[in-house]
Amino acid sequence: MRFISGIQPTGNITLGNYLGAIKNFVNLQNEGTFDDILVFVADLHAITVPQDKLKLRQNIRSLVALYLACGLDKDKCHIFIQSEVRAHTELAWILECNTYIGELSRMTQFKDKSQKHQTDGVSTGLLTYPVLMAADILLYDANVVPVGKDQMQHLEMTRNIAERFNSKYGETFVVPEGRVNKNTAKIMSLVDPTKKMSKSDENPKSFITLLDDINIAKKKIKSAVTDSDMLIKYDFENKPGISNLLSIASAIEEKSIEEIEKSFINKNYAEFKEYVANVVADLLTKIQTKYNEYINSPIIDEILDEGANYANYLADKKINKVKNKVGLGRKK
Ligand code: AQP
Repeated sequence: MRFISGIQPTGNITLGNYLGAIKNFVNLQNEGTFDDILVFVADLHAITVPQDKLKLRQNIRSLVALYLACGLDKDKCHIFIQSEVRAHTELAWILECNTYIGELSRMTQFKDKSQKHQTDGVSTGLLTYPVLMAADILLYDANVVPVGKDQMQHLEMTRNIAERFNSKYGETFVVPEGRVNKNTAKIMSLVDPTKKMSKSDENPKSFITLLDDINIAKKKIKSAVTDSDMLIKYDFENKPGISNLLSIASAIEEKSIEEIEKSFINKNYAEFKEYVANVVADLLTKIQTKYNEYINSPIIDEILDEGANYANYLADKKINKVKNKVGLGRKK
């Protein structure tokens, strides 16, 4: 059994990325069900919107150090950079020729991001992003893809593309299953808890990054938008802010929401926020201590070299098979 997943190095990694994705990768890695695990840095996805070249380079390295600091183990998984495996873009092109503009333009993320980037121009890559994501997954015959709920629509599209290709050209791809961690599926913005927490949000108070200064992170939790009644209870419809803080604490502490609610009966929001702020601060402190050990260590390049070799080996075999199926080039 193989799983694959990746994160875009589009900024500092948030608590949303950690709880919705990385923590899930680490749990799956440690549960021992998978005998092959691939985790990558999705740098090709990052350039669908404008990026500063130097920052992008830093973010790529920083994301690898964060993967390790959060608990990914180089002896249990292969970590690589997407752009170091050429077959991703090659397969994406072939799949694009088997995907329709109508289905791509219906994607929620495309609609949101194209609105956001009206002034600097909407790239074609923003539209075709889900096809590159399909290539990322289908190249490796991954059985499972751990994602946050926000990415499930793209995962569904990957499944459709795989099924369509298999029925047109014969059995080629494994149709993957998306795996969402239900407790932590979607962490919301601290400023507008009806919107998801995103690392590229213009307002830094809306997100906590794993590398935030601890005191600043605590302040962000303490000033998170909540509501005016004084009940600490999960009710996403009517109390999205409090519900979001409950989800965050429950996910980090691995405690049920009910258990946390019980311990805050007759307590006020300030006490509750203090608790959540401390839970977050403890997590960040642990991650940052490890991050500082990795970020300047040569081990990062060793891990990435090994990861790229392994990923290229698997991806080359697959892309050759795909080209044969489609009738491209000379038969090998
Ligand atoms: N708020 C969130 N709650 C839970 N999971 C989340 N993920 C992202 N935000 C949340 C999960 O993180 C993984 C990596 O995401 P990505 O960087 O590849 O793309 P994204 O979903 O677009 O993440 P961001 O933070 O919102 O990035 P930007 O701002 O650049 O678009 C995915 O598994 C995602 O589900």
